[in-house]
Amino acid sequence: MSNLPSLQSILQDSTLDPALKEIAQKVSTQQRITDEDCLLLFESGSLGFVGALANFIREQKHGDKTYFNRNFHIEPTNVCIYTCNFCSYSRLIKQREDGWEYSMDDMMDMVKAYDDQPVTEVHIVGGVMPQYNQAFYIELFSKIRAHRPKLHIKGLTPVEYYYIFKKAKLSYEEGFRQLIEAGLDSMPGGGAEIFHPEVREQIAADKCTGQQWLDIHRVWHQLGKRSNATILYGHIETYAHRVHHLGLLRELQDETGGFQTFIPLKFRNQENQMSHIPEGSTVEDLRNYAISRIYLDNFDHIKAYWPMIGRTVAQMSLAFGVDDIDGTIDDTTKIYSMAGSEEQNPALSTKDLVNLIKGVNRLPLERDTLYEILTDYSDHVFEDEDVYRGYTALPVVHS
Ligand code: V47
Ligand code: SF4
Repeated sequence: MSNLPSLQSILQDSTLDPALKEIAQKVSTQQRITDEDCLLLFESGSLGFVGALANFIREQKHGDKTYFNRNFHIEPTNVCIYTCNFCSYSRLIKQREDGWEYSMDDMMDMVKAYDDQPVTEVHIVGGVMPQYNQAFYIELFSKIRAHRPKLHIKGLTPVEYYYIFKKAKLSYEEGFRQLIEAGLDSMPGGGAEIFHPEVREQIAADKCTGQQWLDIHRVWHQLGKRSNATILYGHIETYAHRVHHLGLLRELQDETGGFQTFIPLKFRNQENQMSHIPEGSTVEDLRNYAISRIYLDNFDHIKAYWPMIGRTVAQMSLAFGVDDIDGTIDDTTKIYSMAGSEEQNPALSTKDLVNLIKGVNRLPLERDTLYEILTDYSDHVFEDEDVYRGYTALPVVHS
């Protein structure tokens, strides 16, 4: 699909650095690359080189298949007790009246607003506040489940779970059992940031540690459930910190197999305490997708969160290891782009998303949260009435 060099031509290139060529050989024979290899790719793998390797893996795993889903977000609050420096939410705790804190009824009204929409998932994520405790979420999930039994509830992250289970004096396992009983289906990937304490202590000092994030996912997976993982990259971390982060994820995935998707999140510098740090380039974004694809051989999917990087880069990412584009997210009333999303008023209908994928000769497939295929759009012809107008909220959210 692209004009990248092929893996074959890379293997025949006599001018290539032998260490890089060895990595290409590993990829061509489906061998796992080491942490040292990964660091070398970050330090000296050109965009064309890492792209060719990542695309080879992507096409081996998925061919041209490119997944998206139809979901909507609920953010219970944009006020947060924690003080992550990269987050536009934490500053609001001092001016609580400038933020929102939705009630149970507010949130159920949001769910009901989608009653006639073909969405399959609600993604619930926001700031951490004391009133949103175990009892609150048990009630919320139960009410959503009762109202719309087939809607998949993807909710909260280890940041909230650590806080609410501790307050309720529950083990991770017992806390999860209660929430699963209430209707919780899966866990999104947020809150991971950078696991290494050298960085985490500077950017997210007071929320759960990297180790706690991993432990909570481990327990979730042991209960037979699936989750996603993220990295927040492109700020003060070094390439070695990224490798460390990816290494811990690959290790846990070897142990549990519970992760579905890895989602690299590009640091955006608006409206937060890290605004002095310049944002990274598109080349770095694409290299980061590609290297993640090459290193995380035990992750099925790499997802681009298009509201953060924009649709053009999201489209390009499909040649650099990405096989999933975050879904159409319908929210016509709340468009938050506090941290400086690429899409200031992000809106992407299913038709737009399908055409974006087809525009780079990939095969658009609507999936549910667990990657069951719902609709193959390869030959679909859109009628006006078919067009589902989706809007994405929350380029930047929480934990
Ligand atoms: O953990 C916060 C990030 C994450 C900024 O699992 C920022 O399907 C960039 O995890 N610049 C939450 N990023 C979002 C998230 C997510 C999004 C879409 C899909 C899924 C999924 C998960 O947003 C936070 C944090 O890493 N974030 N502030 C910022 N200034
Ligand atoms: Fe709170 Fe999450 Fe923002 Fe940190 S990233 S301040 S935990 S909402």
